[in-house]
Amino acid sequence: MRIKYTLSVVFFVALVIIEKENNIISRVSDKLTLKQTPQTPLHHSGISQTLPKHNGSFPSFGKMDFMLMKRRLEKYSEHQEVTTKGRKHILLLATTRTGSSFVGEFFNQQGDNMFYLFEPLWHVEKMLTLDTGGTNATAAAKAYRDVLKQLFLCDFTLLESFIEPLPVNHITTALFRRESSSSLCEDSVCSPFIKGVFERYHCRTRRCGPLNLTMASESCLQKEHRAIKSVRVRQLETLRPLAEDPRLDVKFIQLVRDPRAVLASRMVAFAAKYKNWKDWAMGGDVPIDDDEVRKLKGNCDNIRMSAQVGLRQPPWLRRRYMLVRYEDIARFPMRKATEMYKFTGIPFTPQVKSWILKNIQASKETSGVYSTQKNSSEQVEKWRFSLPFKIAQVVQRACGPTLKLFGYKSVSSEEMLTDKSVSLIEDKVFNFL
Ligand SMILES: *[C@@H]1O[C@H](CO)[C@@H](O)[C@H](O)[C@H]1NC(C)=O
Ligand SMILES: *[C@@H]1O[C@H](CO)[C@@H](O)[C@H](O)[C@H]1NC(C)=O
Ligand SMILES: CC(=O)N[C@H]1CO[C@H](CO)[C@@H](O)[C@@H]1O
Ligand SMILES: CC(=O)N[C@H]1CO[C@H](CO)[C@@H](O)[C@@H]1O
Repeated sequence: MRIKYTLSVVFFVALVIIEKENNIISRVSDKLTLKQTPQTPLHHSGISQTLPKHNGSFPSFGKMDFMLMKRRLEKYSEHQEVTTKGRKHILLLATTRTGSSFVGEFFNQQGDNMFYLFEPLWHVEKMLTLDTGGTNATAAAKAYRDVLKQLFLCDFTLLESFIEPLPVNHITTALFRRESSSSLCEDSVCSPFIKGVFERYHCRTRRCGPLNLTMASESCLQKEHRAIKSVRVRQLETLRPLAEDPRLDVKFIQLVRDPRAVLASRMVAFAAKYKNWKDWAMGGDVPIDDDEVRKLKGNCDNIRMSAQVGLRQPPWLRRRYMLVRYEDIARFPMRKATEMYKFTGIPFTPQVKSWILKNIQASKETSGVYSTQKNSSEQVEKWRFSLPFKIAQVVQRACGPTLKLFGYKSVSSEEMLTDKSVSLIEDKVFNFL
């Protein structure tokens, strides 16, 4: 009798949660759809803040027809079965120039049982970018979190509201880097090619028509696991609701890299932007922009704080967080990939293995950094010969605690910076699985 009562209460609570969730999601989408006009970014609203906090829809639940209740309960337990069957939701978190596209491929290449999305938050960031060029971090964090949560559930509605131009009947020609997600170019998501329709991001493996997000969603639901890569989330803490969502089994993988190497790489990629820095390092009088240094520090702090939360392993992150250094992946790609798969709890397939082998071979030929050759260590530390010591010092001052946490040695002189016999990468083990 007692047990029966408890069970009913549990089911009731579960139903209320489901109801609430459905309400919220549909209300958010309604709100967004209403609000959405191409030139009206959402930055002033903040997604969750648009939601009414308390609403009278709960009492109506009490009147819910018994059969309906039973059906929903059945659906709920079906759903539970699915989640406990081992479905994983992998979120690869990184910043730019950390090799996240390469690491993303470890999951993109998994094949038939993985639904992989490459940088879906690109659209969200773009839409929320203010005139100043930045975003309101609070509002952006909420939007990122809500979009990621929906995407892990194969629901594209909220993401759609950020795509420009707005998809019509869930069809879009503008999904950022569609071709980088093999899941968005496979047969089941490839609608017939239409001559004359311009697609900015089109499939390379086969000719497809514009992306039908309904098809994408259906395909996603069929897959066993889901993975998303993003360089846009700033604070891991903001994603806590994902870790706590009972429908998800989220595994966060944070990819980090020596910030001095990141800057060296940026200075090559955005040479014009860093001209002042170079001039200054060469002895010029014009000091470098304080704002840029502050931004550098801010980025380092965000990365470090996320990692600190992860490494502390609070209950909500237990067995859900892994830290990986770019330098370790570059030097020991197969070992690190194996560890990452072990962490996620997904079998490491021969398919992924052979992709990695093939691609580290290929990069060996083009002297890329991901190589199995013995002096890949040298490749990884190549930046030390292109980054002026004065700039290395700036980074060390702005990012000292970050360097220390990840095991990157600071240098105290130009000689030390360019001394090949000293590696700046300390051996460090971050995760005990
Ligand atoms: C950022 O957005 C939040 C709402 O999400 C708002 O309360 C806050 O005032 C905004 N901050 C700035 C600096 O505009
Ligand atoms: C998109 O895909 C869905 C599901 O397969 C289908 O019902 C719909 O007709 C498609 N839309 C268009 C415009 O083809
Ligand atoms: C108390 C309250 O705000 N109730 C509102 C809840 O939402 C419905 C529509 O979904 C409104 O009609 C109620 O007024
Ligand atoms: C095989 C090879 O050339 N190895 C070199 C790679 O880099 C290390 C570190 O600089 C050298 O000591 C090796 O000789």
